[in-house]
Formats: sequence, structure tokens, C-alpha cells
Amino acid sequence: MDFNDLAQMVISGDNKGAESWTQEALDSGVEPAAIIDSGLIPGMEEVGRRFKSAEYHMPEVLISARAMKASLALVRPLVTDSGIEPKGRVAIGTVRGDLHDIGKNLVGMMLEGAGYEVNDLGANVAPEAFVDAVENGGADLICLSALLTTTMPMMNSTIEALTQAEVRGRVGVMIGGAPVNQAYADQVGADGYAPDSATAVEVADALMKKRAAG
Ligand code: B12
Repeated sequence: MDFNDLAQMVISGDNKGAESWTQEALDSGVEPAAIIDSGLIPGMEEVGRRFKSAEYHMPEVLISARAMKASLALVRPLVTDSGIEPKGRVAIGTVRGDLHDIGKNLVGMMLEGAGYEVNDLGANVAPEAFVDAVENGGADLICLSALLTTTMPMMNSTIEALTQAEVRGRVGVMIGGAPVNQAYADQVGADGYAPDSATAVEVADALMKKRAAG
């Protein structure tokens, strides 16, 4: 089976096609990890590239993400069973007081498509829940989203809660959302910032590399 076909189905947002291609591939003995590495990731990378160059807009990205998810739903249980390690474990959420979750969902999907295990904590997430995701969930990266200028300071509070709980040193923190920028990330002591979901994957990869290097 040609992995390019799956990548194209993701790019064009053909979720039924992606689902049946994946089922057929699994039935004929294709390795689950190969489906992710050679089909889904290249497909979502291309979607990310098109989004960055403004060739794709939100609707196309969401439709592609849905196709990626349809395939991933079949593959994920097998990958988990086979003990293949994800690239890293991410806990993502919109900070307390903030209900906007569309951008956060998109970032989560892109990270998942890129090979991360993603624990989506939802919206309006209390700092303690992020602390718990590190202490008990084994998160390597925390991703904080905020869309309101009034909830941006909650990013600072969340990072402080991680410090208070003495887990700040074992986790990378990446922030994003329309009102957030690199200067704000520096101000609150986050390790990374990305303006969109495609860049979020690049920043997550860089943070994981940095962590691996010690
Ligand atoms: C949809 C929306 C809503 C929906 C949310 C639905 C949902 N399930 O998310 C509803 C109707 C609920 C809503 C409510 C409110 N909203 Co509203 N909302 C919006 C709107 C129109 C779009 C936001 C959106 O989804 N954008 C699309 C996504 C894809 O973009 P994004 O979120 O920016 O995410 C991208 C990047 O920022 C980045 N990113 C996002 N998160 C993260 C995280 C990480 C870690 C990284 C790396 C990257 C990253 O990647 C994403 C993908 O590229 C914006 C206006 C706007 N144009 O932004 C207003 C807006 C954010 N809302 C606003 C306001 C004021 C409110 C309300 C207070 C209104 C009210 N008076 O009740 C309430 C607040 C409710 C609450 N407590 O949260 C204001 C905020 C103003 C401000 N500066 O604070 C805005 C800017 C509208 C405006 N111009 O006034 N809203």
C-alpha cells in the first residue's frame, strides 16, 4: 500500500478514505507505527506548511485533522499495545477562567499527528490539574492556551504552581493563544511560545531535544 495515498487523504480531508485505507493496511499486516510515520505525519506536516503559507485556512486544517484522527483512532490502540514510545507526553489545556478551546484543540491534534501522546485537560483548567499531569501523568511538556487578556496572567500562576510543587524542573512549558507572544513567554518564564499549531510542533520538538540533551 502506498503511504502517499494516506498522506493525500489527510491533506484533502478525506476522513472516510483515511479510515478505510488504514483498516485495509492494518488487515494486510502493515506496521501501525509506519502508518503514523509515513502517512499521517507527512500528511499533517504538509497541512501545517499550507496553513503557514496561508494556502489553507482554519476550515481546511480542521477537516484534515478530522481525517488524521479517523486513521489514528484505529492505529493508536495498536501502537499503545506494542509498547512503541511516543515522541513525548504532552498535557495541554486552556488556563483557568478561559473557555476558548478551538486553537488549543488544533495544537493538540497537530502534536498528536506528529507522534506525541496528548493528554487534553480541556478548557478552564486549574493550575493544580497541570501540576497533577506532571506529578502523576508523567507529562514532559505542558501546553497552556489563553485567548483573553484577562486570563493571560493565569499562565504565570500555573507556572508558579509548578514551581511551588517542585516539578517545574522536570517539565517544559509552552504557551500560546492570540494575545500571547514571545515577550510574554519570556516574562512568565515559559520555555517556548508558538503563534500557530504548525510552529507548535517545531517548538515542542526543539524543547524535547533540549530536554534529551540534559
Ligand atoms: C470563538 C470565540 C469565542 C467562543 C469560544 C468557543 C470555543 N469553544 O472555543 C465563545 C463564544 C464561547 C467566546 C466567549 C468569549 N469571548 Co471569545 N472569541 C472567539 C473568537 C471569535 C475566535 C477564537 C478562535 O477560536 N480562533 C481560532 C483559533 C484557531 O485561533 P487561536 O485560538 O488563536 O489559536 C491559534 C493560536 O493562537 C495558537 N494557539 C492557541 N493556543 C495555543 C496553545 C499553545 C501551547 C500554543 C503553542 C499555541 C496556541 O495556535 C492556534 C492554531 O493556530 C475570538 C476572536 C478572534 N478572532 O480571535 C474571540 C475573542 C477571543 N473573545 C473575546 C471575548 C471578550 C470573549 C468573552 C469574554 C465574551 C463575553 N463578553 O462573554 C467570552 C469569554 C468566555 C470565557 N470565559 O472564556 C475577545 C477577547 C478580547 C481580549 N483581548 O481579551 C476576542 C478576541 C473577540 C474580540 N475581538 O473582542 N469566544
